[in-house]
Amino acid sequence: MSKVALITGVTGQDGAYLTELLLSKGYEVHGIKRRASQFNTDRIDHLYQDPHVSDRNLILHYGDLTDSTNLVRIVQEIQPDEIYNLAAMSHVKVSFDMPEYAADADGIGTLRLLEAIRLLGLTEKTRFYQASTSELYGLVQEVPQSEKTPFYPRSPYAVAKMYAYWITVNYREAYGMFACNGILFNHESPLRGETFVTRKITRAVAKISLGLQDQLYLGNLDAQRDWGHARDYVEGMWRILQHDEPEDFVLATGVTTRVRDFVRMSFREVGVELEFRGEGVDEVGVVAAVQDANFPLAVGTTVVSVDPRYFRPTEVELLLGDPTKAQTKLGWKHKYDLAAMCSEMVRADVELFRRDQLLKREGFEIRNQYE
Ligand code: NDP
Ligand code: GDR
Repeated sequence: MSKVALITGVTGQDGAYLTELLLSKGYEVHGIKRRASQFNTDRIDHLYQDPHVSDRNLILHYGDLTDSTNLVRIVQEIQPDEIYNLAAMSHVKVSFDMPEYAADADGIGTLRLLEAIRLLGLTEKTRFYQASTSELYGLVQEVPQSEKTPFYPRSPYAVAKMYAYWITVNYREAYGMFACNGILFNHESPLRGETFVTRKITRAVAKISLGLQDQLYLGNLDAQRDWGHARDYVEGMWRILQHDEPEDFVLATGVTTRVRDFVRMSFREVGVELEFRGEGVDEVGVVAAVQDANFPLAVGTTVVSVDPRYFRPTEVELLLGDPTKAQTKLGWKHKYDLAAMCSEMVRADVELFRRDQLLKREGFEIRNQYE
């Protein structure tokens, strides 16, 4: 009998990689997707199976973390061996605009799922993974950050995730559930949402190199993040649920990099050396040298500027994780380094926007979305 897993947030970056991983391990995978006015399954379309096909091993259900009756029904129907709770309003900056929704979906949503397991009498059967986050550390208390570092959340998103973290611990202790937190540091990929900083940068670099965009506007260039690859991190999630004991684990690379340096690294992928000049809101990134004859802009052109609209009311300045526990107890270690991931992301975005370049050459209008 194959194991049955339920993934919330199946249409997101991590949901897509985790679905691939679990299918490759022979799982029957169920995913919860939200109703939207357009198809929203782009990231898993290559895995999609038509409902008319018998013996499907990927089955999607409409649902939402804000609807407890829906969650109870789905969990009852599926009787999953494992639940991966990846669904969330996951954008830190947007959570300042939608704090109540973030609390509902990211905080209480987790409670709704845990209650579904409890009310349906599945506490002994169903293992539960909660997508916790390095954002819990927030204002720097200690570096590097481990499972023992105190939390100091700095956004409505992180405060909601703090509730989710502790309610997961509480259900483990109160009801003996196999419920675990993965405290994951930032992880990226070509599937990363377009408004997170790495993907925003690699998309812009690709477009600038193809003559489709002139400028990249960013917020805090000094922020430091411990960036890994999502493909490595979903492997860690799975290992957390296969461990003998339910425990919480940090997944990180142990290396931190400034946003400014990720910008430089990305431009290097298209044969451009970038030089940063000025300070604060007046800082700019200027083309200092060009190795690729096809690059459309001259040395001395400003391609990166700071726009304060991307600053956050309270910022998390420095994240650097200590993954020793996961290495020791789970045998987990990241395989991708940042340079390899950056290269993969820029190349994927160049491929993506070549189509736009062709359309532009043929006279079609190309619209840019800068967010
Ligand atoms: P994404 O933003 O790419 O995906 C989020 C998923 O959640 C999407 O499938 C989205 O659906 C779904 N979703 C959002 N709101 C709801 C809701 N109310 N009900 C049901 N589904 C909902 O996030 P990632 O894949 O990057 O991250 C996965 C999880 O891990 C998130 O919980 C995130 O907070 C957490 N995390 C992420 C890290 C990272 O660096 N990526 C690091 C640490 C934690 P739709 O496609 O319809 O929008
Ligand atoms: P983060 O990721 O907030 O760490 O949350 P994001 O990529 O949004 O920001 C990283 C850092 O870059 C700075 N920054 C900008 N960020 C964005 N989005 N856009 C910009 O223009 C920009 N300029 C500078 C930010 O200020 C920040 O310091 C991600 C999400 O996936 C969360 O769900 C997850 O929990 C954490 O990672 C770990």
